[in-house]
Amino acid sequence: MNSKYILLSIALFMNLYLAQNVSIEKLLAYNKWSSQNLRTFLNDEEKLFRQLVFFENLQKVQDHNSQDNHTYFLELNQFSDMTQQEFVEKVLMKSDLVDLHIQQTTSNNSTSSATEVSNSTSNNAADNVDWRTKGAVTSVKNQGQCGSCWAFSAAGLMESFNFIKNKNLVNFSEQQLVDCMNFENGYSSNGCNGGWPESCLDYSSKFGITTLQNYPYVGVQKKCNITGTNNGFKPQSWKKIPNTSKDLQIALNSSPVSVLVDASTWSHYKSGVYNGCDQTKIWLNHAVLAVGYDSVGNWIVKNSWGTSWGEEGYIRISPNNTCGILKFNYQITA
Ligand SMILES: *[C@@H]1O[C@H](CO)[C@@H](O)[C@H](O)[C@H]1NC(C)=O
Ligand SMILES: *[C@@H]1O[C@H](CO)[C@@H](O)[C@H](O)[C@H]1NC(C)=O
Ligand SMILES: *[C@@H]1O[C@H](CO)[C@@H](O)[C@H](O)[C@H]1NC(C)=O
Ligand SMILES: *[C@@H]1O[C@H](CO)[C@@H](O)[C@H](O)[C@H]1NC(C)=O
Ligand SMILES: *[C@@H]1O[C@H](CO)[C@@H](O)[C@H](O)[C@H]1NC(C)=O
Ligand SMILES: *[C@@H]1O[C@H](CO)[C@@H](O)[C@H](O)[C@H]1NC(C)=O
Ligand SMILES: *[C@@H]1O[C@H](CO)[C@@H](O)[C@H](O)[C@H]1NC(C)=O
Ligand SMILES: *[C@@H]1O[C@H](CO)[C@@H](O)[C@H](O)[C@H]1NC(C)=O
Ligand SMILES: CC(=O)N[C@H]1CO[C@H](CO)[C@@H](O)[C@@H]1O
Repeated sequence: MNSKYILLSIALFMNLYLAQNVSIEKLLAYNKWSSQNLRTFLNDEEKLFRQLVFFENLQKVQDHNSQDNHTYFLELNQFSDMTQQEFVEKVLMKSDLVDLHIQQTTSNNSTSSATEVSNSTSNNAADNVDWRTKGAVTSVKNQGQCGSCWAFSAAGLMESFNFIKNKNLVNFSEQQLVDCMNFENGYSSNGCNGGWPESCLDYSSKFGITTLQNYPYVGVQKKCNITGTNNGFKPQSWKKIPNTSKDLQIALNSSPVSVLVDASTWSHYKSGVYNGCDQTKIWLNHAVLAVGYDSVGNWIVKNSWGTSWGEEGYIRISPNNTCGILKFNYQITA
């Protein structure tokens, strides 16, 4: 954490602090929260700053939940002492890098875009799909303070495909992807600073992905501890899903799908159908796993922020392209 940034933020917050009417209830809420979310601080200034940020977030959560015109609720959680900007910077991927990656992938493949023909006229989508009910989805994980969402999205995709194909539900190793998809191997993923789910499929198809048990998650990038090219499950082929709702639904009838989303506003989601993204400014910055949709078309999505976030670690997202969910998605086909 950059201490200059903190000092600047404190200066900006001081006026707010003086004007703020901090009630006993808010102080009690902070004490309760901080006993559940242990933090260490650089100094007293940071401690004060974090407390002020918490009060701001508490107010936001309370205001939202007291309005009866919303389809979803918010709650305090592990992100409640982060500003919106810090959340975007520390937890999510850099959206400009994601954008560049998408542009390159799209242009590199512009001649072979026949692989991405929309199937929106096909009617082969069930009324609703939920791969959790079929036992095809592993438990919700927590990526911690590491921008490794891409590895969790890809591992989840492979776990579910492996179950559907081989009837065996096994946790795969996100840490292997974080450690081993480095420049030496020819991959452009950046460990805890972001990466690409479809590159994970390419990597795994060559080296195999081992189990979580063999290669546990530590949440920082370390030296790759894998040798050889026979380390476990190997996807054989995968495809990009065209960007219509119908195409994503059809794809979800076969298996879960790795999806990129704009999660800038997701930090305090608790439950309900989420429609809080600013649809005029979609910046893809988070990778997750779509595991189904309900009969009104809400997407059911597995996140990697632990089970105390959202609906036991899941979020339901309103239909169509909410939060950019249709824009850049992959599925394993064999
Ligand atoms: C502070 O809150 C109390 C109780 O909610 C209220 O009566 C009082 O007017 C508030 N003071 C300011 C300065 O907003
Ligand atoms: C809900 O109502 C509040 C005012 O009570 C308003 O500011 C807000 O824009 C409304 N939100 C939606 C989604 O309609
Ligand atoms: C696309 O092609 C360019 C130039 O050949 C290369 O630098 C870039 O890494 C490629 N991007 C992807 C995503 O394959
Ligand atoms: C379209 O869907 C049909 C039926 O699900 C399938 O047989 C066909 O391969 C799909 N076509 C494409 C281009 O994905
Ligand atoms: C996957 O790992 C979690 C711990 O992260 C464990 O609780 C769960 O039982 C494992 N699932 C399988 C299918 O092994
Ligand atoms: C690498 O993996 C081997 C075998 O799984 C294990 O014994 C060893 O401790 C690991 N090394 C590191 C640095 O994690
Ligand atoms: C969907 O993809 C097509 C090309 O396949 C593109 O022209 C269009 O702009 C995309 N729409 C959105 C909303 O991204
Ligand atoms: C989703 O899009 C379809 C067609 O583009 C439209 O008919 C429908 O109303 C949209 N649904 C929502 C919830 O926005
Ligand atoms: C150059 C490039 O990125 N080509 C990719 C195009 O898409 C296929 C899959 O659809 C990849 O296998 C290629 O690597």
